[in-house]
Amino acid sequence: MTIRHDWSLGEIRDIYNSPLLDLIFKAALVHRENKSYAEVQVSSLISIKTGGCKEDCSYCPQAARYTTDVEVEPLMSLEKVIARAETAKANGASRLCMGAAWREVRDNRDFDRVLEMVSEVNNMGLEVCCTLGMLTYEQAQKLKDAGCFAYNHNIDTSSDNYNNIITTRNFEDRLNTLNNVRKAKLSVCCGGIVGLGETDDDRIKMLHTLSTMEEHPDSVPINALVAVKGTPLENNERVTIDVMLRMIATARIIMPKSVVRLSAGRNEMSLAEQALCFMAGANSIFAGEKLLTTPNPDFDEDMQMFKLLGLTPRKAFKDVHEHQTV
Ligand code: SAM
Ligand code: DTB
Ligand code: SF4
Repeated sequence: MTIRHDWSLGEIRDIYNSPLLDLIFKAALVHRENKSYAEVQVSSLISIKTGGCKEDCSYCPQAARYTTDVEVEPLMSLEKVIARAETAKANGASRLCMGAAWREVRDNRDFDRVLEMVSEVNNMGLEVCCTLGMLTYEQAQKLKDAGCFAYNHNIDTSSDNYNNIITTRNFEDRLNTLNNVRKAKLSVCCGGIVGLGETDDDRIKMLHTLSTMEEHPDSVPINALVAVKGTPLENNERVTIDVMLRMIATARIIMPKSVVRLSAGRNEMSLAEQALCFMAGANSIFAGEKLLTTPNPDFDEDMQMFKLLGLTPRKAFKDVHEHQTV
């Protein structure tokens, strides 16, 4: 399978706009070249620091400037994180993603505590992912040294649409952090959101940015906006399923080796809609009854879905040769 980094906007536009069933079929063919196509990577999310964020991301219920029902919570204790990680592991998750409502990481005691959490959870045999906002290269290295496996940092939308959604940091800031993450040899998790009010062209441009990176992100989360009361996007209409399918299928075709994650928005999707997403090449989900602050299907429901569809959860560190506990 050839991996291309030179996709043109026109090529991606043609793929994205092809008749929906042709697109799904083509993506399914690409996906089936991967011998593990029926394995789904299961990540569980914990919000280790919730709300009170000073950024203005207009989709986010954790931004301090919007009045939402999210309660501000300081950094979670190590014990609580371990307990949550144990539950996630027992329920079949292979990756634990710890999210903090920070603009960026600061070199302080809170970061030291996060490093401790990373190392404890890694020692439990789970792949650790963090999403803590902007990072310097040194901070990325510290995470790596503590046993962090992946870092999630989304570009969220196209560079053209970025300033309509967020003004407190820019697209370049995001790309810089992603470079630091890659340089520190962390697995890169980077995708975006649909349903922000963007056009199809913004979606295509976002996929173009991801698929023309020097290395494709190892995982690409495709989130459907969860419209939360009190945020500027509270009245946005839910994206229709064809948009999710086009995003997933196009990502699968242009980034054939990446894990494509059917991320936020599953709670509002039927089993049949999710099945189409797996057919279109999605091979990862967030599982557990909560994403960061919003509801998600519970583990049992997802395991029943897997059984029905003939899918299995992927084991932690599969195909990784050098995993070490620290
Ligand atoms: N504060 C850090 C940051 O922004 O990088 C990490 C956590 S942040 C909540 C992680 C990602 O979650 C965002 O980049 C965005 O893509 C996604 N997200 C946040 N709120 C969402 C929502 N309401 N619906 C869908 N995705 C959302
Ligand atoms: C990602 O792409 N989606 C996750 C994770 N990375 C951090 C977050 C989704 C958040 C949905 C809104 C919430 O629950 O607060
Ligand atoms: Fe803060 Fe992240 Fe939410 Fe933006 S997405 S407001 S940076 S927690």
